[in-house]
Amino acid sequence: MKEYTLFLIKPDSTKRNHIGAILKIVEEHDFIVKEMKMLKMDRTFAEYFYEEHKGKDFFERLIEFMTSGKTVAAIISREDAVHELRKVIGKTDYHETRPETIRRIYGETVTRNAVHASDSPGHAKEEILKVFPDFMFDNNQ
Ligand code: 3AN
Repeated sequence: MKEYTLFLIKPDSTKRNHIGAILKIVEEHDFIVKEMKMLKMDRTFAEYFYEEHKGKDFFERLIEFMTSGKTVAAIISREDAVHELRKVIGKTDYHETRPETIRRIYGETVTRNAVHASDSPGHAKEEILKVFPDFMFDNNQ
């Protein structure tokens, strides 16, 4: 079934001019970019986006990083998009991922790990609406 997921190209990647290279990998895996914008998260928005991690030991580091520069946000579509995009980006810790994953190629640390992709269909819907509040989902979403 066609599905939507949220994809972020994080501040480490935008600063190092990796936007095009990362999107090329995504498009080569048959994902379609439905919507895209560049934003600079402020603290309020970053804390809202990552609210499930509030209280964790890495939370402050994560918020500082995500507010340190610009992020590219995109709604990505494909069959089984959530699961398939997680495979293409690799695990949270870039050390643990397969060599051809985006995080292994472009990630620097567990925090500065190049990109984000939603980890479940429920989260995808929530995250898309946080970043693109006016997005109209199809009937089958
Ligand atoms: P993912 O982005 O792989 O879905 P989450 O949602 O568990 O991972 O974590 C969100 C972000 O928080 C990660 N992308 C990473 O930047 C940061 N993070 C997660 N776990 C850690 C950790 N143990 N130490 C530092 N940062 C972390």
